[in-house]
Amino acid sequence: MPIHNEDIARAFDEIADLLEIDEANPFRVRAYRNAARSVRELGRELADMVAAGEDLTELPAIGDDLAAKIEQMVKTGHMQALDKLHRRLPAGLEPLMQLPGLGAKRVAALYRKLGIDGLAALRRAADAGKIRLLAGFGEKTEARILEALAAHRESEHRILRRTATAYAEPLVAWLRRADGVREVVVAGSYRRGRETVGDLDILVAAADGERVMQHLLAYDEIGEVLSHGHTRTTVLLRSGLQVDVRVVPRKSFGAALHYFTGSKGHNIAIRRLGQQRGLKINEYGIFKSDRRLDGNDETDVFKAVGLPFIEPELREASGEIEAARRHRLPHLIEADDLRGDLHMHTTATDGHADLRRMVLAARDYGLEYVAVTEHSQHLHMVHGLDAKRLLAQIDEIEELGEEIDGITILKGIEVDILENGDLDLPREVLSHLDLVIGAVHSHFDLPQKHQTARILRAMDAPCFSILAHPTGRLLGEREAYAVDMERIVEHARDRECFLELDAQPQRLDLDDRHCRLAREYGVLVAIDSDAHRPEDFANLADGVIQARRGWLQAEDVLNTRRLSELRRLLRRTMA
Ligand code: DGT
Ligand code: CA
Ligand code: CA
Repeated sequence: MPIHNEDIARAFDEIADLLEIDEANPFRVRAYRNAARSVRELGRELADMVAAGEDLTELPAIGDDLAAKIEQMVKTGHMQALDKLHRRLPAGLEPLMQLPGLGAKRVAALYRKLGIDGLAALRRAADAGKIRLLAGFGEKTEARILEALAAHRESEHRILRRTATAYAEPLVAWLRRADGVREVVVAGSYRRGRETVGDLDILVAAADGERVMQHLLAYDEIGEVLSHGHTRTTVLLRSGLQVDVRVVPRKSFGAALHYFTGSKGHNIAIRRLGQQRGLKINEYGIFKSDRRLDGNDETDVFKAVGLPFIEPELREASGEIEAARRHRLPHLIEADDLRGDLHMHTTATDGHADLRRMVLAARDYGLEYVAVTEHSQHLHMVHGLDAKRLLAQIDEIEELGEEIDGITILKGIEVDILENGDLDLPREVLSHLDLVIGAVHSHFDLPQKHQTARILRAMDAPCFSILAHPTGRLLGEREAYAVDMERIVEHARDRECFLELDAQPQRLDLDDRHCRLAREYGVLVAIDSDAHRPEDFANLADGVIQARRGWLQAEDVLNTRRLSELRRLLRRTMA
């Protein structure tokens, strides 16, 4: 059974969690967390790299010891270090750690004092009011735990879209090879571009459904068949990802594609519009008193209810139908509209390739400009730049800029926003740069009022261009910190600075709602790769999908600007 990167990342995370409960050395814990992240962000399968005999210690955050553990997992399906921890601590503690508000210390207390060894036991104890009696917990915490348990049920099985892509693409390619297949499209939340997906909904146009399903069942990544029919089959891949495959005749493909793309709320609204016109719209087609109208193309569905085509990313029942009716749909940004990237790292801090390789990769990706934005000194862990090293890097960038044609290198920094809202480097130093990205990397759990004030204060610094990953969320790992985003957007408008949409697959931060807020206030959004490796410039494409979900047009995005216009806008932030 092939081991995927996600399996390895999960094992590392689990080791980190269990070590933390065990009160192990924090540096060891962090090493595993960094490794998990590094594995998740990798564009290639580690199993393939092991098979090819590649040196895994080249990867960020992977040393000899961790490389050996990866190899062991790829070759045996197990990590002995994890098995050993499991022999001592119950496996059910791991999901407890994932609940917001429950860190290792609390989980350790719940386990030691109440014998809580998993979600079920936690729920029982919370329901029975036992948790509030523990020292350091209280009634409020107990209520929060119950809320978190409810939310957890919802999010349990969602995976990153990027991860889903790695499973979807080979499966789609496989299905296309079945006899008689005309079309294969991944519909559902995946097609709407959601940053996480619950399952994959694959729609196939073919005359002979059973034949397609037989071909599907021969796919070697299938772990379990949950249901099998000739129009609908549901399987679990070995990774645990659920896949619904539906086969429809070519003539229903458009109607079916619309139906299975969703969202459910959008579908209901469209169906209602149809009813007002005496039409029945469902996954089989568009019907007028049992006579079938055109339904082979998705646009037929919209046409039938008198609307222009609505892009999948907008179909969240959040105003798109009203906008379509009034011909006020945005003309959504496309990947080609981006001219540059304003956020990336090199080996000077936690990047994995040196300045030259990163710049050349940006140029290969087709960018006209790219900003180098290392971390600042406060982030010791990644060897953040102090004033001296930053000034040295500026020289290095200027030299390289002289030498390399076809791309302009901008000088920037991702400067830490300290707890009190000060920037981590003085103005005299920052003023040598083309742009300053401010970022929160610590004190995530300040009360909303303080967190907001801290960020507003940072934005008031004389040199402040872009607020990096504005809510700090890490999908599936860390909630957004509490912050009044509307105040921040408003302040960005007044200060004439910008907000970032960090396009790392685990961040995609700004989210869709916040993008819409920025657009409403006329604040430009910078879609940034936050690249740490040459292949990470591909994050930009995911960032564009997220921006589309946020109704952004090319003109709403900072890095669609020509270099001269960009420089003018940035200069105003560097007074
Ligand atoms: P997910 O899988 O949780 O990320 O989200 P979706 O949107 O992919 O949801 P899923 O997989 O349950 O269903 C796929 C699509 O099928 C959904 O977006 C719309 C359509 N659909 C499912 N159930 C219903 C329903 O009860 N009514 C209508 N109108 N459409 C439905
Ligand atoms: Ca789905
Ligand atoms: Ca589904």
